[in-house]
Amino acid sequence: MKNILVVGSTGQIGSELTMKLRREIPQSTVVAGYIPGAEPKGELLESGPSAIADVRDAAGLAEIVTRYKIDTIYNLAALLSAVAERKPLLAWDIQMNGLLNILEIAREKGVAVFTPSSIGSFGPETPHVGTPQDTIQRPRSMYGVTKVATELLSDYYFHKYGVDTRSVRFPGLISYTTLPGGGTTDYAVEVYYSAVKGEEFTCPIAPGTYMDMMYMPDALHAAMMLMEADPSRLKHRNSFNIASMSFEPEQIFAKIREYIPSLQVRYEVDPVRQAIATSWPDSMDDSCAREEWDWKPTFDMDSMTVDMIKNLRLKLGIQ
Ligand code: AKB
Repeated sequence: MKNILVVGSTGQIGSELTMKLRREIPQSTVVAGYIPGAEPKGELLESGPSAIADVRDAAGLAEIVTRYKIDTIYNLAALLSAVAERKPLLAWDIQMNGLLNILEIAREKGVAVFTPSSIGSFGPETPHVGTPQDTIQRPRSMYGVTKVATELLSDYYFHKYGVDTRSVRFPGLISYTTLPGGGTTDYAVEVYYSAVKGEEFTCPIAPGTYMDMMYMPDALHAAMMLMEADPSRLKHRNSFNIASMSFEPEQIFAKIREYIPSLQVRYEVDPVRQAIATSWPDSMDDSCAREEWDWKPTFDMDSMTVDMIKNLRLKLGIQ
């Protein structure tokens, strides 16, 4: 029996994680937390309770935690990397002040907290190939700064107050349910939409730029697996490298063309996203996650591409 609050339940990760938690932990109450303007709809709204949960409103959050006897929070409220460069103060407010509110409530009420970090927590001086679990983290984007601080603050609350904080460094996440919006890795989602719709794709990331990527079902599985992991095995907490595939734009376009040969691409490199992408790892070493909580991905580029195209065709009504 678990009582879970998903903050950011209508976003790219939240919309799928909330449904998976409701399906796979049937005795649980999973509250879909949202902000006004991003209300849950359809199955997300109908399959369980929802509540306004703005991370910047500590009293409002505390009230939800008390009302539903919440024992676990998945804190998914964040501005992604490119949009955080345009709105750095808002990114700080949501990612840092918001996290502090959540951790304080967790400390007072004994709640476990998952707040994802990202490949964005690394920077230009980080070893780019086989990026180790414990290494240099000196990001130059506001998103990256907040992600490193998220890791440190979450570890601080664990060591100082015993709050059960855990997290992973997500790669770029690819999914067909909800669009990401404002990230550096978004191109790897958007190209599937263009391919299925038969539209030319304009790529903002230069050829040859490798980044870690992951299919959403693996990412959701990782988050839930880590929150269920035996704490006595965890040598790390915030945050674990997790990896499943690494590619550069030409490789994902070639893979999609195996199924949709007509895909047309042109490059219009966005200097902001490109600078961020160049500073991020090419491929992370996730051996600590594999050793400490048996992490293992299921999807590779080929199985992801088959599943993405099948589901996008259904979603968009295109055969
Ligand atoms: C982004 O591109 O900002 C995110 C991330 C990798 O954290 N998808």
